[in-house]
Amino acid sequence: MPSNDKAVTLSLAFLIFALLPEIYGLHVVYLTDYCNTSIAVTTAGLIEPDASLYYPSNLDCTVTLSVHSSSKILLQFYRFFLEEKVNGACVDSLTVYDGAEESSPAVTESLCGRVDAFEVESTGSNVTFVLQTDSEGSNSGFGIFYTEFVNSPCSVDQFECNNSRCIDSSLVCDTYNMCGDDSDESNCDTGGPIEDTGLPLIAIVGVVVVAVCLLVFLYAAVKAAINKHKSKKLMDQLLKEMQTSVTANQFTDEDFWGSEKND
Ligand SMILES: [Ca+2]
Ligand SMILES: [Ca+2]
Repeated sequence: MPSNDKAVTLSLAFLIFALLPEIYGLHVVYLTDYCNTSIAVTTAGLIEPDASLYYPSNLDCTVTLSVHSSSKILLQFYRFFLEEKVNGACVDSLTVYDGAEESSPAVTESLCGRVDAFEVESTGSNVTFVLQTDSEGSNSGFGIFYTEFVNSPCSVDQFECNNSRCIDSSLVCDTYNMCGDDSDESNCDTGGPIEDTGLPLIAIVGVVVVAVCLLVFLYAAVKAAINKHKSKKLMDQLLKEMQTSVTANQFTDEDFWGSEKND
């Protein structure tokens, strides 16, 4: 593939990935944007390690997530893939603490490798993430939904989940299971393509992204093939013209030498 086509392909792939949070329609917190700081969030969103496809090496990143002081935080780990253990120990890891500091009680063990989906909730209004990576090797990282909630009774601007969590009413029927038991999505009548297909939005986004990437690669491959064909055709034409020219020059030389001998 020519270098300019490769650059176009990489740029498009990066653009698509950069736009994913917008497609999600959720506030996305990339931990590496907030290393060693505390950030205030509300309602709900998504936590990922970094904006790039693979998380960076040499990280020692601590981020505290805070919601309103009367609220708690539900964390739903739906995707998790850090580098696998080496000699029985994590080389890259994420640990979550139930409070504003690393000295708070851990709500998860030190996580690495592949981890199945699970959820935890805080006892207060803060959770602290500690993401550490070694000097080499990476993976696709993780996706964690966070939801600010209080226990029932709920206020008028809140939705009461079947599990008695009260979440912001704006989270009802937005296609994301922010209650944790899916009750905020169980009585929706959107009639849209998501319900029709029965696929989660992330799966649909994934299919669209893969399709676009395939089209881009196909375009680049076809363009390269056309360029190759054009080059061959041009070369054949040049060779033909050179042969014609050589033949013509032979007559001219004979004529030339002939006329010289006559002199
Ligand atoms: Ca690593
Ligand atoms: Ca929802």
